[in-house]
Amino acid sequence: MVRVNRWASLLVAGATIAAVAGVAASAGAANGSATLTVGVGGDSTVHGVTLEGMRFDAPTLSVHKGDTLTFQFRGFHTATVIPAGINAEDWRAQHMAPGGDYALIQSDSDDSPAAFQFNPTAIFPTFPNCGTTANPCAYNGNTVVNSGLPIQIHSFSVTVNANPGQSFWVVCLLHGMMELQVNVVANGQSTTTQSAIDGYASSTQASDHAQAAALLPRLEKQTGHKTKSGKVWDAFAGFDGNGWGLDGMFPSTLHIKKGQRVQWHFAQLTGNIHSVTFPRKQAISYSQDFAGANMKCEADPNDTAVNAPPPTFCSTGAQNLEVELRAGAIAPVGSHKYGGHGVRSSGVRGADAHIFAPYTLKFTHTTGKHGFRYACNVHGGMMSGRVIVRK
Ligand SMILES: [Cu+2]
Repeated sequence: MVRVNRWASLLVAGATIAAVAGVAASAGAANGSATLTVGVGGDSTVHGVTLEGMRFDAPTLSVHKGDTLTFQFRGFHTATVIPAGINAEDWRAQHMAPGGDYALIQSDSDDSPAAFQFNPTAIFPTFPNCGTTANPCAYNGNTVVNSGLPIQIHSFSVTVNANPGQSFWVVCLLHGMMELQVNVVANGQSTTTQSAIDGYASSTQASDHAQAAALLPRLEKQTGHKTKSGKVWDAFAGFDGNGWGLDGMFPSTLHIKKGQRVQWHFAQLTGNIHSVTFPRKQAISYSQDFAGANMKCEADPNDTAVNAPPPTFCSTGAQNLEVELRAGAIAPVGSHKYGGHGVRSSGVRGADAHIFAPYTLKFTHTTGKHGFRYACNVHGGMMSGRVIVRK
């Protein structure tokens, strides 16, 4: 949520915020078509740890041609409607792998030092002039209709003009597990009701919460394993369940001896991305990049500052806007030994980073009672941990 607010404060800057009233498009109401509202994500807290909702809060939907779907953003997500006839997993594999046309992050190699940038195709809307409840975008089943990130919007509406018998998916470009199937049924057939969606949402939220609460005490227990070269302690950079993720470092405090190693695991990240980055203040600095702090307008020989109001941002046109990320925010930094000096980072790993290998650091110096503090480059200070090293 911090990130959403940060984007908003950076980018809204007097721009018109779309009306968010849950009112059906008038054109839809007139010919008997319906509007269904679907919540997207939503963060809450479980015993002080952020529980990040990673779900389109609806069961598989049945709709009529002409019905409108309104996605209500409750976190940092996209609602990206992909062409009919391809399932979400196959589409992600084809379009979101590194270098893909919808990959979230791409290299920004024309600048020095070389950095990364958010892919504009992923973070900005396909059609900037539609998507409000009063003026939904039209989805015909053939091409992608992407909401972009909820920067100036709180909701995104799209009218389904695909034909009965067609089936399509809605995905989030930030969270690999977020996908919703929609089936277009014949006019005589019944469709999903809003109350069925609302019931699904409240029951999944309750069970997500219960599962996360049950998991936390287990994650807080420090475990380790022996290797030929000594003791290795296990830790987890975040932990994802089905439809949710705990944005914390587990266990939040590690107690180890000088010369021992800690191995942070990432294979449990089925939907989210995180990093393990020492020191904590460096991670907090990098998290500003993910919040859009480094917006520039592409120019030669040097990029310029943003110099036009949204949604253009650049006097030379919106196509020249770059939301850059420093290399250190994304890529691994430093050796596998840490004694309290310099930066050590796993780099970003997890579902949409396509990197699941664990990250190991050997601790070469003792600490006081506060230990070495670290955090996640993506989620910043709210996702912190500490390693207390004793003789
Ligand atoms: Cu994180």
